[in-house]
Amino acid sequence: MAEGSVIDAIIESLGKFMKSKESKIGIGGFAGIVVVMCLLFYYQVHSVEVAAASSGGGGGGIGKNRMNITKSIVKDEMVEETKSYDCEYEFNGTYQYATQVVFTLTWIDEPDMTPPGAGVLRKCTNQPDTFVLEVTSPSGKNLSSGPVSNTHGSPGNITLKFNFSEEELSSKPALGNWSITIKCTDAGDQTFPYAPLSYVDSGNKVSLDVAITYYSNE
Ligand SMILES: [Ca+2]
Ligand SMILES: [Ca+2]
Repeated sequence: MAEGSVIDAIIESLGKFMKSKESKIGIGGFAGIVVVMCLLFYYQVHSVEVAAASSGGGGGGIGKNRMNITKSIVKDEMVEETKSYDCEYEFNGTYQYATQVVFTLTWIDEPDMTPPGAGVLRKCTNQPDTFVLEVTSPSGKNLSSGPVSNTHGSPGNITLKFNFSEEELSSKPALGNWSITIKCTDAGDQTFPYAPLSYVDSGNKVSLDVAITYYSNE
């Protein structure tokens, strides 16, 4: 049979098949299969896209949620006059994208003392205590408060604030060990109002908290 005759025969057979009842079922089934395959293909492509987006956004990138947390680093630690208390505090991966880190040192000088038998009029005055707070970030940024004294009868506090820009965050400047030095440069003694005598104030207990503002996907 010639090539043209073969094609004509196929077209003729297809035409007859198209007109038959079986062909309608077959075409309908074929169309259904095509639709199902298209849907499966779309679902697979879409799933791959979602998976790729998930791994890119949650696998270590800067998170979308701005979080705050405060942690206690030092609690009621005695620091003697002229001495320092040194410590380190590690920021783990949870806080690697910190935008602000605020250290707050607090102390409460001992109350004014009244020597036995001295009476109210002989009550001593506890002269203010003076502290210096110095902190160095894991990336080497250093802040020092300089000497800060409490007001007589009131709590003393020192605040050091580290801010990291959006551009700095990619290098995770808060990740790692923070070095902290708390120094008592002077502990004002308990002095008498009418006599050049005093009771020694040897230092003071201090506490240190850190407030962290950071980005997270949690
Ligand atoms: Ca004092
Ligand atoms: Ca004191």
